[in-house]
Amino acid sequence: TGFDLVVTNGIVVTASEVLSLGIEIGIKDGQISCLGTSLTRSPHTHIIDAKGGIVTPGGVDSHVHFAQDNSPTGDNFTTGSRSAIAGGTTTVLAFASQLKTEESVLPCIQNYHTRAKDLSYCDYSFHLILTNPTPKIMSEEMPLLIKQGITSVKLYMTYEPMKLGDSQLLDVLMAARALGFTTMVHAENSDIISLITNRLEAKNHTTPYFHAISRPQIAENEATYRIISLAELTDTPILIVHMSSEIAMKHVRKAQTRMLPIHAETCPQYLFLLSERLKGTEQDDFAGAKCVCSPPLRHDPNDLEAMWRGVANGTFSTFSSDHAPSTYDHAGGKKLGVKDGVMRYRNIPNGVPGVETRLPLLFSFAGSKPDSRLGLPRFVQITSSDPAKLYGLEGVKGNIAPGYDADLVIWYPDNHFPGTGLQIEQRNLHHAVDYTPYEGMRVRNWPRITVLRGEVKWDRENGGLKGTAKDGQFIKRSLGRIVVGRTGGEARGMMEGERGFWS
Ligand code: DUC
Ligand code: ZN
Ligand code: ZN
Ligand code: ZN
Repeated sequence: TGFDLVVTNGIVVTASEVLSLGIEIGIKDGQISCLGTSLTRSPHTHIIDAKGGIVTPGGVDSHVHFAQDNSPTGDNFTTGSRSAIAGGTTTVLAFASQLKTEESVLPCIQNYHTRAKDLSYCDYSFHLILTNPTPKIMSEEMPLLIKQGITSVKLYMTYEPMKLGDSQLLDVLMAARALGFTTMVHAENSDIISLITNRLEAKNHTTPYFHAISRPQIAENEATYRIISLAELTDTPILIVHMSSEIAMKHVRKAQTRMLPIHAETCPQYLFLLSERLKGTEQDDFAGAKCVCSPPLRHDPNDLEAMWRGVANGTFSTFSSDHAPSTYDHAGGKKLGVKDGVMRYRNIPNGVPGVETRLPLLFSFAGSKPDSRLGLPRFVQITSSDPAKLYGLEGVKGNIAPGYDADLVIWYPDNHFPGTGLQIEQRNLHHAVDYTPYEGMRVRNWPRITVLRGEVKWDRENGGLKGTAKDGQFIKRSLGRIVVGRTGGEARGMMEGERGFWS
């Protein structure tokens, strides 16, 4: 008996509280068993001295792409998850992607299991990308997947090989209404993007900057409003992923004000980076390829400001990395997206790295310093607790409370890094790609120690990574919980207005 581990001398922060220095965390069998003062040590108890630093729940990154077929030179589960752990993230939700030709999604899920099993440093689960939601998949296979602990899907409204039309979107929403799984949506109007892309191509406007021109805000705006309308009609919660612009975010805010369960996500790139980054540098014309993501980086700093407000005021329920990078420099001096010496943005896989820098970037603006943008509890809520609840990990991940997995991040005390803090550098990161869009940016803090289920897996002062790729476990998820709008936890049946025709 007794604790395996006691974390002492830290300021424990949850989504609701900042506990006073002196509250200790008692851990047994990989789980938090109690919080208290002067916890009893046995001869077996290990101690972690948090040295006056802040202790938060391990990060839950609810949107990463590891080992996906469409990014062959990106991260796999091993390189992506070690990057996660080194940045304080202990659970990732990655994607398993159905090919349009696959009539069953069960082999697809098995396939992704083999890409992750015994190959991950951190805990993980999958969202299923549905590109062909047949009646058989929706009625027979989705209930099976839910039993297997996979309780969320992602739908695309754009990209030729993946996009669904409105009637297919409605089919999935009706199934979600019946079964209670969580539906994520990539909201951009596909035909708008195609029209512009074709015209740009005809004029030979193909450099990375035109990627941003080809995907204007109006494409995000229209698709966002459309999917919210379909969700309202079918009385089904949704989550709009990777939002980038104020005009689209306003639809989400308005819907939430009406108590509709419309969730949204934004990502570090939409808080920190603008489309000018697509123009390349004096040293490297092609460098803009490093910042091609979709939705694209926006032109207007007001959009960054708006995303910050959405992070602080609760419009966004999750702040995820959308880690989806590709290697930039290839053998023989070839750059990402270059064919026959010409770079075409169309050939650049969409996505930036960010699983390791996500928490430190946001943490730098959390707290009560003059330039803080959000409080520490809100930081925990949006990076860990709410994504856990949304995706069916409540009671397991995302909190520092008895019964939860002992996944913790121990930060340095404030002002540990004097002056302007510490510089983000590619050479210190643990992903497998060869750049970070945040090179040279300064952060105030970094995870000193990351604990996964009661064991230290990252110790920045003592050799860095401690874990192995066998540490991570597949975590079976329950049905997700609604965290905005009508938050009682009911999956359906309470939207406003006349909905009698559904019964
Ligand atoms: N959507 C994502 O979720 N990630 C990368 C690119 C994209 O379009
Ligand atoms: Zn021991
Ligand atoms: Zn997307
Ligand atoms: Zn993504």
